[in-house]
Amino acid sequence: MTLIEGHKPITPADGIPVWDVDPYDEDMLRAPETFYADLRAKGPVVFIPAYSILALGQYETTQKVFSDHENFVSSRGVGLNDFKLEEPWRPPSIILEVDPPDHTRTRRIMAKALSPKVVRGLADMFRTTAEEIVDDLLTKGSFDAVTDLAERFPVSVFPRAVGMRDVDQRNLVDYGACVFNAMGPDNRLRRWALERNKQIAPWIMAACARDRLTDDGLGAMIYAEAAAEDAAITEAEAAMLVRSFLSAGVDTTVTGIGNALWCFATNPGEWDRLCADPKLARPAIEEVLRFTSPVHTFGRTAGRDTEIAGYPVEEGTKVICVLGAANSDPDKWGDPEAFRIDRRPLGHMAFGAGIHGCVGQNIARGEMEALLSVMAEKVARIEPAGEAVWRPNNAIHALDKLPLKLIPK
Ligand code: OVV
Repeated sequence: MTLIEGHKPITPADGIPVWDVDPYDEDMLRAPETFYADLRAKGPVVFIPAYSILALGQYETTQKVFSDHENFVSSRGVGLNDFKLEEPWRPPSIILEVDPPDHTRTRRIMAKALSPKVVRGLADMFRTTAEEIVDDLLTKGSFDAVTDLAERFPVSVFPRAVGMRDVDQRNLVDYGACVFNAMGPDNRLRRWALERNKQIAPWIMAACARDRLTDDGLGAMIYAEAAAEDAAITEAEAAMLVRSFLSAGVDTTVTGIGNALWCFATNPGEWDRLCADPKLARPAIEEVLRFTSPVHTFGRTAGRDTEIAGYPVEEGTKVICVLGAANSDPDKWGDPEAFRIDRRPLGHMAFGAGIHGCVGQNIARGEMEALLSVMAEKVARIEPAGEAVWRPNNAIHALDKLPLKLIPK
C-alpha cells in the first residue's frame, strides 16, 4: 500500500464534505481565522484529500473526539505519521504517544511532579524572576517581546524548576518548535524540524540525564520514582519523562506569554481593566488561551472502525482536531472574536481535553500569572513599537516578532 504522509489513505464515507485546502499552508498558519471559520462552516467533519485526513473544527465534535481515547488513540502518533506503519521521527514520548494502561502509569508520575502543591512552591521564584525581567525591560526603549520577554521568562524559570544545570534559550525553544512542526505533513516546516532536531536532540538527551539535574527539581522527582522500591518506571523511562518536560514545557509557555502580550498590546482597554482589578489575572489567562490557541491543531488516529457525527470512520484514519477553530466557534462562545478578560471561557480546548489533557497546565498558568501580575503592578501601558509578525508552525500559533515598549506606572 502506498502511504500518504506516513498513514493509510482513506475513502471518506458518503456525505462527508470534501475540501481542497492545505491547512498547513504557511500564510494560513500565520493568519488562521478564515481557515477556522470555513472549516466549521463545512460541517462537523471534513475530508481533506491533499493529506487524506479528516479535520474537525466545530466545538462539540472536536471536544468529543479529542476526549474519546478509546476510539481515537494517541499511540499511533498525534501527527500525520502513523507509528504503526512508519518509523517515528524520534523515539516516541512515553506519556503523549501512548494509550492506557501504559499512559496511566506515566501520567500518574508526571501529574504528581506537576501538582498544584508543587506549583505553589515555585510561585515565589516565578514572581521574583518576573520582577527582575520587567524592571530591566522598563529601563529600555523598544524591544522584541518574543526573545526578550516571552522566551526569556520561561527559559529563566522552567529549566530552573526542572533542575537543569545546562540552559540554552535557543536550543530549548527550538526543540519544542521541532516537536510541534513534526506533527504536520512533509512540508518546509517539518523538514526544517527534522534537520534542526539532528543538531539539538543530542544536547536535549544529555540535559535529561540524572547527573545533569539538581537534587531538588521536578527532574529529580521523576528520577526518585525510578529509584523507589517497586518503582513504576525505569531510569531510562525517567530520562524520557524529563524529555517530555522539555518537549512540551518551553515553546508552549513561550507562545502563551507572547500571545498574551500581543492581546494586551492590541486591546489596551483590557490591560486597563486588569490593572484596575488584578484578580482578573486568572480569567485573563484563560481568555488569552481561548482567543489565541497557542496549540492550534493536534491529531489522533482511529484505532478501530468507529464514527464521527454519525459518519462511519475506518480504522487507521488520521483525524486532526483544530483546537483554534473549536475555541472560536460562535455556537459555543458569544462574540468569539472579542478578547474579553472577564469572559471565563470554561471548557476551552487550549489545553486539550480528556485523559491526555495538558498535565503541565498548572505550571503554565503559574508562569503566566506571575508575569501578568507583576506587569499589572509596574506597567501602565504595553505599546506596540512595530509590526507583530506571526511564525508559522504546523501545530503552534506563535509570534516571530513583537516589538513593544513598556510604559511604567
Ligand atoms: C509537544 C508535546 C506535547 C505534550 C507532550 C509531549 C510533547 C511529550 O514529548 O511528551
